Amino acid sequence: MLRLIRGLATAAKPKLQDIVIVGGGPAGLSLLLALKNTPSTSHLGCTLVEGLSLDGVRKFAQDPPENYTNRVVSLTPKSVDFMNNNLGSWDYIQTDRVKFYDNMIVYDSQDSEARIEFDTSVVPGAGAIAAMTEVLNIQGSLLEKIEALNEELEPEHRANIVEKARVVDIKQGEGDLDWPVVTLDNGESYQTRLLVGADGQNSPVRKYARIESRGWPYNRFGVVGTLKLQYEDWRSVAWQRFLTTGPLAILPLTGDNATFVWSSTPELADTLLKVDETIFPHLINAALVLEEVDLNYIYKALKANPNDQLMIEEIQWRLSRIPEEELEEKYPVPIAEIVSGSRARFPLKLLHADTYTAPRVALVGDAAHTVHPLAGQGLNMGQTDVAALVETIETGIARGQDIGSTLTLDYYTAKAWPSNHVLMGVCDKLHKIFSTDFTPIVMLRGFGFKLINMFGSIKDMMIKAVSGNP
Ligand SMILES: Cc1cc2nc3c(=O)[nH]c(=O)nc-3n(C[C@H](O)[C@H](O)[C@H](O)COP(=O)(O)OP(=O)(O)OC[C@H]3O[C@@H](n4cnc5c(N)ncnc54)[C@H](O)[C@@H]3O)c2cc1C
Ligand SMILES: *[C@@H]1O[C@H](CO)[C@@H](O)[C@H](O)[C@H]1NC(C)=O
Ligand SMILES: *[C@H]1O[C@@H](CO)[C@H](O)[C@@H](O)[C@@H]1NC(C)=O
Repeated sequence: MLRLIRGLATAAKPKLQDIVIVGGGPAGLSLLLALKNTPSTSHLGCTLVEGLSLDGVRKFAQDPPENYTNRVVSLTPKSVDFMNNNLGSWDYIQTDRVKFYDNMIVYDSQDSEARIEFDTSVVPGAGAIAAMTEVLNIQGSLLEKIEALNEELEPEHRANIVEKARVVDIKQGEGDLDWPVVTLDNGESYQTRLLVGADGQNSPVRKYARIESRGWPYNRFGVVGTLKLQYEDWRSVAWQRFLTTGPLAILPLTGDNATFVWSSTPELADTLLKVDETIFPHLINAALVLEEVDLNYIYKALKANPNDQLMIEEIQWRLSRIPEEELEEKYPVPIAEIVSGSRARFPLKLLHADTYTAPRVALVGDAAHTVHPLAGQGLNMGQTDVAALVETIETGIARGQDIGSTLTLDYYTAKAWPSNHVLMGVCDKLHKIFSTDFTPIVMLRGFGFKLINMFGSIKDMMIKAVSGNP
């Protein structure tokens, strides 16, 4: 701390920039790239600051690991389009590690009749529902495209990335220039016309701007991991089973690979992370098929002894009572293995900033909104933010306005906030409806499922919403 203060005291005058972006996650890198790849904004002086090293991202881009990493997201066709046409980064995506799927099956643990099947292969012109991609693949493609553009741009227009440097202080400038001054822990400082927070859930930029955010923790964790299936599935289906503890999603990857997101209570999440790797695949197979009473019994036994090998037989016996044709037809391909060391958990919460802008400040991505992963929208919403913010900045420039002024920035909140709010409301309500075993709601949701399946047009509407298709 002392060293830091001395460092600050001797720091040189802050470097002036048009835009400083805090955060090198998917949202921050996308914004930096969008600014550099758009003719009317490419001349802006842009610096991105990331607290961590981006070496892992570069390594992934050059020499990807044999197995899928565990942070995988589903990209909507709209996001893929944006990466193709606006960012130009899709050319740098490792497409052999992207899995498009056109079918989604949602079913319920408490009502075997309740099942919705979204099959876009039967909706003319709908295309794929979404593409499963590793977050590292996305970040890697963005970084590679930024580096390629830097080769072409004049030195003074190049994107500047400062990594392994945390923002430790943000203050309003004094004297003639009231632009925010951002101080890094490496002693550098920047004074910027527009400061963008792409700095995640706990956004220091949001705090600096005193933008309130509202929401609540779900008291749930999302447990994730990489799976090997017993055999490659020729169908491209994203499966989601609603359990009383939260939804369990099995999402397809290329070959015999898959990934899962299991929303669970803190107690169950604890068990899921401790269960021995030889037992875990069986536990997932159980959770995809068996009834809640069976599951509660299994959870309890594994909580008491996470290495209780007898549970493997126990689960297999319970599964063997279900006819094989039914298993093949109605459920995912059984899981054979969990990739060693791939399990992790994330606390789930809902958080929405009251606004995305303040004088000389804008928020994008998780800094502006954090959602339940159940509809796979978080990263996609960040892409929509980036598109809206760049459009806002372009308009400001075209009108000869200051890009950091509220006059320019208000359009961004107006454009991005309401649709995100609607989407977040839908995800939140789905979570609430589906994580209960209160009988009237169970009946209602069974009814809802059947109803939705009957009415093709409602289904098409939902599928279009989930896939981000207009
Ligand atoms: C279990 C789970 C499943 C998910 N599934 C999906 C899905 O299927 N589809 C989807 O679209 N989304 C999904 N999401 C959400 C998605 O992962 C996030 O929305 C997305 O990664 C957020 O990107 P971001 O760039 O906004 O923020 P982040 O990735 O959080 O990046 C913020 C960056 O800011 C940096 N930073 C923070 N503070 C400072 C500081 N003081 N100085 C310097 N740097 C700083 C951090 O180091 C970090 O790199 C899921 C999330 C979870 C938890
Ligand atoms: C990849 O996963 C397989 C299956 O779990 C495992 O056998 C192999 O050792 C893993 N490879 C690496 C490099 O971790
Ligand atoms: C996972 O599936 C196997 C078998 O189908 C493939 O050989 C692998 O290439 C694939 N893994 C990745 C990372 O694509």
